[in-house]
Amino acid sequence: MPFNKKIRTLRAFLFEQGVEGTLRGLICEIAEASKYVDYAIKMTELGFAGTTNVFGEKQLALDVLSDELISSRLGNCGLVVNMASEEQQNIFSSFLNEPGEYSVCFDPLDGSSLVDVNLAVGTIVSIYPGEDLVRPGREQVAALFVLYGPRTTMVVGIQNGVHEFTLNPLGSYTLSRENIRMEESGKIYSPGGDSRKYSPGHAALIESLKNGGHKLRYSGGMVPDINHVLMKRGGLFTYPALEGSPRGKLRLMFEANPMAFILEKAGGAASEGTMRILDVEPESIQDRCPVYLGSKKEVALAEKMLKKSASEKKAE
Ligand code: P6P
Repeated sequence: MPFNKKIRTLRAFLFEQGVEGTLRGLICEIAEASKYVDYAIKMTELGFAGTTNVFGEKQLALDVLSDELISSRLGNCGLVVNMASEEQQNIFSSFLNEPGEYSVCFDPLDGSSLVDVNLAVGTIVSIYPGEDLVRPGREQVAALFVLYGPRTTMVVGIQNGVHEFTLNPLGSYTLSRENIRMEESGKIYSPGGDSRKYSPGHAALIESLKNGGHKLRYSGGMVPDINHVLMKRGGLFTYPALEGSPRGKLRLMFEANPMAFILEKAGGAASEGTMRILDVEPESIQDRCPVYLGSKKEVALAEKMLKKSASEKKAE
């Protein structure tokens, strides 16, 4: 009797879910690149690379290496047209001549400075059809993040839902959670940023969550903190607009949009405070965006409190 038990590897599961061949191949290429990043995190000497990224932030050796590992893999796989990395100045094209079918924005190692204190970090990827990259997040066809923690996991958002794969000791990603769904509300929150610079509306939201019994969960890494909200099936991750930073700290194209796609596909919500993140029309690949990501009830409360505070300010 032939062995016909389904081994639910990443590639087999994507096929089962009807993800078309080139997109399936691209997600698997990203998965392969993540294995090298995972190895680099554990084996590379820490320290600064002596360079700065487009945002003027000093780059760690790991930032540069992670960026090179992912860029070279995607640039040579024949599936990609254009790419944008949070660690690089400009959008760049596939290194091959034949055109690919998709374009990718990625943050190669978000929260990389947390490696120095042995906390979890992540890779974030956003996938669009065709060659354009400066476009609303609602046009994504898939988004994913890799979480380099006690286990290395990949959470993939595709048209029909959000699924988690875990990297096994043999180097294979196999399905560990299928069709992750957010509940209407949750019990945890990540407040974001420097509380001295909160707007009155955001400060009131955080007080309301605390007084309502939500527990603070904040590592300083967007990927582990959002993964926490997702895997607990509820709650709120936020990084707000701050005094002096009206569009907050996080990047629209590299962080907010892919995470918003994943949260919405899991039945949650994603707002920049007044509107859906996925409907924000970017002006440049480097735009920043305040984020409220999580259960529908908490995101709606955030929008309500921010709106109330703004109208009170106008009335003054
Ligand atoms: P703060 C990491 O540097 C990052 O970009 C996100 O991963 C994280 O959510 C945020 O910044 C933390 O920022 O200001 O609290 O250190």
